[in-house]
Amino acid sequence: MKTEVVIIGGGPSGLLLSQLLNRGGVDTVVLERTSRERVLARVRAGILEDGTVNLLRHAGVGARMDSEGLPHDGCFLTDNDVMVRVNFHELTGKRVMVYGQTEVTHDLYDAQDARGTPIIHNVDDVVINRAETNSPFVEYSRDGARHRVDGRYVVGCDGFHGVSRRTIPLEKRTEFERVYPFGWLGVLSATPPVSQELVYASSEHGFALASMRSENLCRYYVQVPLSDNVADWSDDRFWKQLKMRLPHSVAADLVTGPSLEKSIAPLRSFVSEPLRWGSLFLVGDAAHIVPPTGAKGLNLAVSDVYYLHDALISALKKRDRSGIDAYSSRALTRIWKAMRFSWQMTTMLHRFDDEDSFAAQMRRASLGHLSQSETARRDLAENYVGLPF
Ligand code: FAS
Ligand code: PHB
Repeated sequence: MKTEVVIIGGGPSGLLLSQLLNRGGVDTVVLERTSRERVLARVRAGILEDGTVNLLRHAGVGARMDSEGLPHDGCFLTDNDVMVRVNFHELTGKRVMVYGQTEVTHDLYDAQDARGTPIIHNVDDVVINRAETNSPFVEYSRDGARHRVDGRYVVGCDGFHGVSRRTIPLEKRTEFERVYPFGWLGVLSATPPVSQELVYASSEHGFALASMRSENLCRYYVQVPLSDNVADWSDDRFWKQLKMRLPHSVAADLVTGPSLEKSIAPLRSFVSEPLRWGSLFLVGDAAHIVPPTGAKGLNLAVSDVYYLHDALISALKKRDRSGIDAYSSRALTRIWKAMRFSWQMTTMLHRFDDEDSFAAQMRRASLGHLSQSETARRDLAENYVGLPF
């Protein structure tokens, strides 16, 4: 099989890149390790930045988001019973959209199917060959046979555990990492939201987040030790801990119910540089991971796609390679700013086991400054709604 761009990974970044390239007249093939059902069963991000919303509309997949998504003007950060509202819209003129990553991925699959783009599921042993040349090709196994796809470019959208980043020789890569000593236990419940806007709660019991997917589907998280596993957490234990970490005035309105999904995600900050090696490019979680505290993971994948799709269309259709030559440094500039914000939100809101009283005071003072300073709230709002692409 021959194509112009081989995309490894059928998650949100791979599908959005494929959709935008196809609309720009570039042929693609998407290779996905798992089944479509498995991809769509994942419960992950819930907040779309302003730039993400606009790019999804530009890609022709914004209709259901605009009809079912929930535009949010602000959110709350709390320190026990002290509540600070950050009004994004008042401070930046922008808002965010509450619309699950699962739904975004669904919409992208529907649009790609409508175009007839080849998306090959259940592929194994993917190998990227000759990535450093102008004639790369990708091999994979499926149904007991070995297959090959030749392309002018290969894009790794295959997440943190994918094959693409590891295809770049270790001596060509520089990796930066911070692993946090806790994870997030997430629960999905068919209950009405405890608050009309998100609540990022810091307390002496640990961090919690009250989010949602719709008026009757909620997503809640509590910070848990890395040693915990889901079996340690009954629904009752989860709801009790969530109530203890939310302000009393908020917890009083909490409607609990059976968990529809329950999972623990570890938290890390990670960047691998550069995002290119010859004809191979890295996008999204294949290149970087942020702790979800800043709601940046999915949105960073989208800004990588924004930069790369334009560059590949110019290279393939106008023989202008300036965009692909600039991709890595351009994307990394925005990636590091989101890294900083996600790290800052995580250290400001989570209790660290080894923290001393000084660190706890620093956390308290950061939240106190936020309540007193419009400048501090504007800085948080600008980062939360998404810095310009
Ligand atoms: P993805 O990991 O979504 O997609 C990669 C795809 O590549 C997968 O479908 C995988 O099956 C496939 N793949 C892997 N290896 C392959 C191979 N060798 N060959 C072919 N295909 C291969 N972000 C937020 O903003 N908020 C959150 O609350 C949040 N929660 C998260 C919870 C969890 C448990 C995880 C893991 C991530 C979470 N994230 C969150 C981040 C997440 O949303 C990612 O940023 C987002 O999925 C990035 O999209 P992709 O880059 O497409 O990577
Ligand atoms: C979610 O709704 O899953 C969500 C929202 C905001 C975050 C992280 C996760 O920062």
